[in-house]
Amino acid sequence: MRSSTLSRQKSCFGHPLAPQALEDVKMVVRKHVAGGVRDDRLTLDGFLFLNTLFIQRGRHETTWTILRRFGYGDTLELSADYLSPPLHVPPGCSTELNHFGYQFVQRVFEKYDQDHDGALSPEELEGLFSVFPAAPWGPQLLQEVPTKAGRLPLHGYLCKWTLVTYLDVRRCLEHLGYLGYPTLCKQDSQAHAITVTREKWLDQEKGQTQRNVLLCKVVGARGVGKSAFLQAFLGRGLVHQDPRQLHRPPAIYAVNTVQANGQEKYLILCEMDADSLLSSATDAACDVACLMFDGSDLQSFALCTHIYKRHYMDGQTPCLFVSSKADLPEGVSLPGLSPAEFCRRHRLPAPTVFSCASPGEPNTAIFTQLATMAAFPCLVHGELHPTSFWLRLTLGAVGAAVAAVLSFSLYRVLVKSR
Ligand SMILES: Nc1nc2c(ncn2[C@@H]2O[C@H](COP(=O)(O)OP(=O)(O)OP(=O)(O)O)[C@@H](O)[C@H]2O)c(=O)[nH]1
Ligand SMILES: [Mg+2]
Repeated sequence: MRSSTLSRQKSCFGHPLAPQALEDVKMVVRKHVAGGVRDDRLTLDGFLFLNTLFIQRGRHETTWTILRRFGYGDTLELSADYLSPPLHVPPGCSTELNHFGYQFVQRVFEKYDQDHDGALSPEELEGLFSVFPAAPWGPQLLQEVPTKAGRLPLHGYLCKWTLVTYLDVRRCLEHLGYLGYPTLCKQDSQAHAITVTREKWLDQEKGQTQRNVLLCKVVGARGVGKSAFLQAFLGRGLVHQDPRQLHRPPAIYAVNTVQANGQEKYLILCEMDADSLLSSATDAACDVACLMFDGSDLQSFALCTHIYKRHYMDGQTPCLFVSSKADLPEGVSLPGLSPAEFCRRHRLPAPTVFSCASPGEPNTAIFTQLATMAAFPCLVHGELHPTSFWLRLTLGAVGAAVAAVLSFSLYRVLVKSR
């Protein structure tokens, strides 16, 4: 409409065009281009004609101003300043899409979901990707997020944005730039779509987190069932795991939403080979660690205990030992502490058994347990911590009450002494 031409003029040049000048522009376009103005709006043909006219009349700067406002540099590529706006992420903080970010990417989804069936088909996804110089997401996409009949539903699409924002916020900013976030949302930069969370140590001190996205590392020996566990998180049991995917390298991430104490959180599972965690360079940091061993072959348990002792025993990361392949006969016990005994000695929750071999959807209770441990670490670490958590809350409340009474008494003394 007229107002959108006006607002584009204002957004590009910093001041609106006078109403008469706007009418003159439209008249010129109408005269030279059939369909150049429709419903009192400039069409693409009309806009291109207008810019050709600017260039022919030597007013190149006008066209350049428009291009620069949309992020293009001298080489007619989106400039690095536009694609990578400054965003400070201090160590120990994580990055999430905020409400504006989710709203924007959802609008993009709706634009490309042309048959309005709530999922992107491969063709629709290609349409979305055509905005980028190269496909933004690789072929592992459908293994990383929940899908619907092999297509990408809105939920899975939002999970993928959540993953990229968390793992690689620079890439996320670039993607939002290609999709035109600053212009479409009338913001200085796409950093407006991102929330940088507070540092992890603050969460640990307070015993709870404001984060909406939590990271769980799934660690275990080769073949214990880590990849199958990740797929089970996306609702695919062993029989539903796509055999075509078996030939591809399996995804190392899986993202879905989970309820943690009544709050919906995004949980990212990240598969890690135990051997790599025994080499010192690998980062073991996460919000909750899932240490997986094969319940039908207890050899794999020893590796979990090494990882636990090396990376988590002296830290504050909650840990859950998971005994996989519970559908198979239990493995013969080995010398040393049994898994249950080990967990008891280390004041850890008892090992949770898991299987994804049943024909129905896998049981999701274990994922709720992991998300709850990640979001409320003080409620799971042995029996002492919940008490100390509630004790701290109670002491805090008593402290506040005492402070209130003291200030009131002081106030009365001051008033009386006047
Ligand atoms: N019976 C049974 N088999 C399972 C279960 N989970 C996984 N498996 C099988 O165990 C084998 C290894 O599973 P993966 O999920 O690839 O194990 P992984 O830990 O990811 O293996 P690597 O990535 O090679 O370290 C596969 O043949 C799975 O089919 C389960 O719950 N029950
Ligand atoms: Mg694997």
